[in-house]
Amino acid sequence: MLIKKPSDIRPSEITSQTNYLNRRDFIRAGAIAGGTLLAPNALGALVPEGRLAKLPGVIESPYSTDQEPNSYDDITTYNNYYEFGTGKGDPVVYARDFEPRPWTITVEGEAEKTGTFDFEDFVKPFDLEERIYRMRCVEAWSMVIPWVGISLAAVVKHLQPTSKAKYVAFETLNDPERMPGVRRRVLDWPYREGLTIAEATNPLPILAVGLYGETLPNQNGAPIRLVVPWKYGFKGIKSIVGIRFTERRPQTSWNMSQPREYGFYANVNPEVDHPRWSQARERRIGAGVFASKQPTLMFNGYGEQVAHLYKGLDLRRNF
Ligand SMILES: Nc1nc2c(c(=O)[nH]1)N[C@H]1C(S)=C(S)[C@@H](COP(=O)(O)O)O[C@H]1N2
Ligand SMILES: [Mo]
Repeated sequence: MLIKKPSDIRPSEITSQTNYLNRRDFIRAGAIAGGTLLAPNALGALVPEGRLAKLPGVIESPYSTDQEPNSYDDITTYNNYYEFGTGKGDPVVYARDFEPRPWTITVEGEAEKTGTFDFEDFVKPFDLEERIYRMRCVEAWSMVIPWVGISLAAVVKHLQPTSKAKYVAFETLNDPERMPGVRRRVLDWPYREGLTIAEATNPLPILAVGLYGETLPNQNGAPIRLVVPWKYGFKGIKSIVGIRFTERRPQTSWNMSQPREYGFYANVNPEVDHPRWSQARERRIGAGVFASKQPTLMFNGYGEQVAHLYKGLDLRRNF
């Protein structure tokens, strides 16, 4: 299945792949030159953000949008990751020294294959795919991101949920030693999210382990995070340590925190206002301060692939 949507951004609004590659070459050259000449601290100042290891064997996915991706800079410097601070510029700074290896993922609940798995072993059975997805934050901004990840549907199938499993719940690492934001009770930690089994076995969601063909940066949820392109960004839980198959609908962080503002489903719905703002339009990050906002699409433009999952549900009540 090929997802094609009209390109709704002008070429002048984006950082081209060519610029991106030039920047990467510049940084690699800098790192090599710096390695022989400069102490690590000086190198850090010269090369603001070191690029991460290239991921081998990444295949292109037919599910990608044909829209031009945001720049690596946009994607890695404007983030929501409350474990590293509540400001959009906090995660790039406060997650810099976070060490996401070694890492384990614990699978529990209504599935045949439960247990604690080393991250590398967990990912190994699956294809690494590049999927360029439109992402929409509830705060009315959007980006197009070239994720590298594994199909969540394939992972769920592999773990063999029992007939009782109706939902999949996810949990983020909760470590105040390594995550300074967790020392403040801005949310009831750990960060939690969940999907219905039908949502989790739709072909679109991925567990992302990379970005722009490289290892996932800490601020984007290293080493592994959820990506659900038809839902608001907050469903995309980062740095996952726990997966649980459940019979009952699991608790989710933003619903626990503000139940009247954030529901379990969190489907992008331009027709239903957030209690404090309209959701009809969005600002593309990186488009420049004078760029006009663009209309937000139902299910973030992925309705053809997912609208059937919500047949018969009142989407005003189930927000
Ligand atoms: N653990 C955790 N996951 C999280 C968040 C968070 O604060 N903590 N923020 C969410 C929100 S609101 C958004 S918009 C996306 C942002 O992902 P990005 O920074 O990679 O673009 O991450 C989501 N996942
Ligand atoms: Mo968000």
